[in-house]
Amino acid sequence: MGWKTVTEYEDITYKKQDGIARIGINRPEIRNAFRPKTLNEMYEAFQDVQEDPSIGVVLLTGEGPAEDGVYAFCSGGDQNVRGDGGYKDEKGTPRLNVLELQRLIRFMPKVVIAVVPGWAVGGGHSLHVVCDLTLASREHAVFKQTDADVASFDGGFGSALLARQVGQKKAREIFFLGRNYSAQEAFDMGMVNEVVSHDKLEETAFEWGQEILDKSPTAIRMIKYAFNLIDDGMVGQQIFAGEATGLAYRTEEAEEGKNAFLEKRKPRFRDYPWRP
Ligand code: S0N
Repeated sequence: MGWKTVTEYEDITYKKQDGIARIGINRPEIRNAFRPKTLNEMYEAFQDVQEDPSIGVVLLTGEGPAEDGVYAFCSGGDQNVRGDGGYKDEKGTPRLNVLELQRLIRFMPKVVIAVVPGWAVGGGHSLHVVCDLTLASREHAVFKQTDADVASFDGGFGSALLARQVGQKKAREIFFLGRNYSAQEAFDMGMVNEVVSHDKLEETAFEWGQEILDKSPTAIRMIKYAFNLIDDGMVGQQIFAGEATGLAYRTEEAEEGKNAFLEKRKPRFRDYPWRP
């Protein structure tokens, strides 16, 4: 599709094209499970996206298929490196740094689309939940929450936000029973935006991205933060208010406040209307 690699990583691929970034978890032999290194690389790539004003949309996906022909978005934490305090990094320090990545996705002023070609399981399921939109392969996507099978639990966005998306009863079923759900079932319960034939999945995600890029960047970021606000408490308020401050800074009134301070005079705020 003409993607240009931005940085070569060990555990992920990171590419850009025409205003869209693409981040792919690249450990297909273990269904794209993540270890701390994977998450550090993803965090760095997402931060690069956040800082790049030419990018408005990110596709988060999983590379594959594996040698056995199976596709995966992500199967969550790599159980091979799970220690007694989280997932061990190269120095042996246990971490739960997927939560930092979730926050970056949640709070970044760009649209993140989960493009799910296969398994979305455990912490991988939570990653799709935290993305703004999800597109899923009709033939291969399977959604499954195994946290309770392996004695881990995402008590944050992975469960609470899921309940917002599919309702309390269904979210509890997903977590308590750990069943497999097809793309169509996930669509029917409201956690997938569109079910797409596998060979058109990435192309469709790219088209969705291009459609979004035609919209107002300010309107999109404000509405993303508005959707988040009610669930994000004071942090949600802080982010939304920060955006309001950024917009207010662009007014003449704000300019007058700054100039008056710098010119050591009283500001002439009486020149500005108290709008209805
Ligand atoms: C994905 C599943 C359903 C795929 O089944 P399938 O297609 O039959 O393949 P398998 O033969 O099972 O797997 C192929 C090979 O891949 C390895 N593998 C698969 N998943 C993992 C994994 N997560 N870690 C390590 N290896 C994995 C298999 O072992 C197999 O290898 P070989 O061929 O050598 O045997 C199925 O594989 C499956 O169910 N996988 C496990 C899914 C899972 O339970 N994931 C962990 C769930 N928990 C989390 O993700 C926690 C995330 C987290 O960090 C967190 C976040 C918030 C708050 C707290 C936490 C926390 O950590 O507690």
